[in-house]
Amino acid sequence: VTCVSTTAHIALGSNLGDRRAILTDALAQIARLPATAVVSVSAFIETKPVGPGPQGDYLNAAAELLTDLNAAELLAALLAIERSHGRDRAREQRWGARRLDLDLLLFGDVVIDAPGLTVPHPRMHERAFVLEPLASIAPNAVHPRLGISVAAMAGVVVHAAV
Ligand code: A4P
Ligand code: MG
Repeated sequence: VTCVSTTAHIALGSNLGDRRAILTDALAQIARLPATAVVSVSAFIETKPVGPGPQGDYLNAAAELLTDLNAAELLAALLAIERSHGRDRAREQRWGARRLDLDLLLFGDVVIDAPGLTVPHPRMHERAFVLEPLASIAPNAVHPRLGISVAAMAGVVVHAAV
């Protein structure tokens, strides 16, 4: 049997409800997915909302997974977890407030441009609320389109130990 496990990175965000409980619960749900392990989770960080209108501050985090699912299966599972938290897409504007937002950032070195599935996430490299927590757990992960590390994207200066 060939081992096809892939290291994937995801972003979690919430700015409605009990944000810490929602993120914690979502991580527990992800850990229960078939053939998927949660390898590491960043701290939960408080961030100012990026996007239209007045909305509350977000709690954001990033996690590293190891999974035998493919990218489409993993995203479908993440969207099902979003829905289980009562996110009503019809009533929310793009970039607006939400109880739970799960984004698939990186899926190994896979590049996908399909309707409903873009990997790496098309806006990850311009968002501090994604890059800061991600850099804390996966500074050396490389963006396969841009060919640069997460640490470089985050603007983090990595000092080699001397
Ligand atoms: N989709 C395709 N590829 C992916 C992928 N790699 N990961 C599709 C996740 N979804 C992907 O997603 C719309 C559709 O994109 C999904 O159904 C899926 O099929 P969505 O989550 O409803 O879209 P969105 O979140 O409203 O828009 P967008 O552009 O994805 O926004 P983001 O990037 O999710 O940002 N400010 C702070 N401080 N912190 C935040 O977390 N989040 C957002 C939303 C805005 N401002 C924020 C934060
Ligand atoms: Mg999203």
